[in-house]
Amino acid sequence: MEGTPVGRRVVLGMMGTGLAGILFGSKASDLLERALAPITSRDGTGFLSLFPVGRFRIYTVTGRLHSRSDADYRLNIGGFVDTPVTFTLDDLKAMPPVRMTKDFQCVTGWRVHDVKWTGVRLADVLDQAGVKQGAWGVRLLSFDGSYTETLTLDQARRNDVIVAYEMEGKPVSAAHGGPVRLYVAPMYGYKSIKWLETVEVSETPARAGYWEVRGYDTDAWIGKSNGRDDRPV
Ligand SMILES: Nc1nc2c(c(=O)[nH]1)N[C@H]1C(S)=C(S)[C@@H](COP(=O)(O)O)O[C@H]1N2
Ligand SMILES: [Mo]
Repeated sequence: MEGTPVGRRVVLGMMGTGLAGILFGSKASDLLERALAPITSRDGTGFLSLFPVGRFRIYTVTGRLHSRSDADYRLNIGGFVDTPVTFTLDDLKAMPPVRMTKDFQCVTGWRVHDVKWTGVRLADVLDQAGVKQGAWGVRLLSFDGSYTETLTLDQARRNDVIVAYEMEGKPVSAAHGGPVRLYVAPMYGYKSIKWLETVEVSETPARAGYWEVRGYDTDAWIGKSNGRDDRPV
């Protein structure tokens, strides 16, 4: 369902504010996600969407859900590195996994408690490319073609910042930004870029991310409630 537009009828009546798309949650998440494809393929507005999926609200600034098969998925690390590297999903899964159970909190107020995450440290991925001395940080790009984020190198190297391929013990669904999304545990959800495709190491401060240019803080620390700590955990 690459680029599948979200149905206008679903969106209208729920929005009106022009805010980001949200999908609300119940236990029927899998069914709903499967049901989304036929619903969303009928209509193509640029609206941000509102759907129920799991315990989360699903955001997509493009107004569409995006997907890539496990086999076709690639993660590219480039920019200010010794050697650009491309990872397949299998490459990522062959690396030492990191598991953690932590909350997910959107800056707009909703919070999902005790989410089980599995992935690899962004730091480990960066190390395979070899970040050059003096790098400022990373710019992250999504294969949705629109969303971007940034992290300083210190933030990117934290043990609780992972390239996630499982949420709640299942592969990250297309709605949640699978097959691979970022999870930045100590920061608000907008840092956790979905449909992650490219990590560009930047020598100089990177252009601000999608929401940051629209007024959000670049440093999105949640606070102590989610294990925020000045030292990497
Ligand atoms: N590509 C992409 N990533 C994104 C967003 C988005 O719209 N597009 N929204 C962000 C915001 S504001 C939040 S709160 C979380 C929501 O994650 P979820 O859709 O899995 O609940 O994704 C973040 N990452
Ligand atoms: Mo958010």
